[in-house]
Amino acid sequence: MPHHEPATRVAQALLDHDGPIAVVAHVDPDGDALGSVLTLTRALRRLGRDARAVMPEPPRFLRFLAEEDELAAPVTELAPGTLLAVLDTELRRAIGAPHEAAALVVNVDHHGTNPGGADVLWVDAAYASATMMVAEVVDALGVPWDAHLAKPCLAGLMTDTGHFRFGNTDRRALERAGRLIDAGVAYGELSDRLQWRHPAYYGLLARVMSTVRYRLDGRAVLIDLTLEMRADAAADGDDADDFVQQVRYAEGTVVAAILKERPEGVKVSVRSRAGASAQRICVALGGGGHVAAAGATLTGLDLAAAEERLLAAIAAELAEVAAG
Ligand SMILES: [Mn+2]
Repeated sequence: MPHHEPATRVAQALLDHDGPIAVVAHVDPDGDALGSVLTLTRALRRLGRDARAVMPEPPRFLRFLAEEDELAAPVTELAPGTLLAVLDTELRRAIGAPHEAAALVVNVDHHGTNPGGADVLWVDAAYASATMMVAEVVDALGVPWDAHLAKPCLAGLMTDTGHFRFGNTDRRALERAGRLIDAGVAYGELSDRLQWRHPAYYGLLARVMSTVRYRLDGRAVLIDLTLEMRADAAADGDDADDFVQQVRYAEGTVVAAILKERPEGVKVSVRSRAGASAQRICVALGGGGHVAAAGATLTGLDLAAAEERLLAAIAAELAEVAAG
């Protein structure tokens, strides 16, 4: 396949580097974060490079993607001469290793809100997943694909497109998926496995769904995940994005959001359609993300105060859209 110029530039920076390489992604790792980190780390290790995947523990439904001991715990210091590869996020939100201590920082991301700052930067919001960008880097590195390499890569593409249902699913995403399947990934098995949830998850889902409410004349749908619900459910390690996924298709709504109570405040995950931008809503709240899916953390607020802030931001966005 033809290499996009930026992928070649990233691959060259990795090939030119002699020393250790640490590969990291964002806080609260998702399928794309884990998939990107595993794919690039495995490809670099195939080339004999001293590469390590550094990541906090991913949600339990994704853990099958990593080998035993394949993920190293986050570190506060880096060995001298370490190249840090930051994937699927901007430097500020990266977790695993301090980018200030790296000899060189490479950043590959598909979030349009990425402000840059890396030595070698490739940001392109037109990609459905960061793993698609990493796949182009792997091609540029010249590492041949096999199932072990392709599986986490396809998993990231599947999770970031909602198994090819979201509006970011395009021909390029489907073609990349086809090539990854050609590399030996059993699609049906992977799809099935990615959707396994802890038995306690379904009870938690019922409690979260009992909070569903419509605001702003039915244009917004909100749900809560409280600390108490979390404490009661053994399913805590599962993916809370699943919940907002359940309500985002409520007819007549333009914005769906979950308010997740955390010890430090409230994390909101927002989804949008019909010209409304979850990204603008979340940027207004100090967060970031994609146009159709974004998030923000409202530090120091309780659920009621966070809801008020969120609804004000949604109302402002809806007014903006209405004004055309
Ligand atoms: Mn992503």
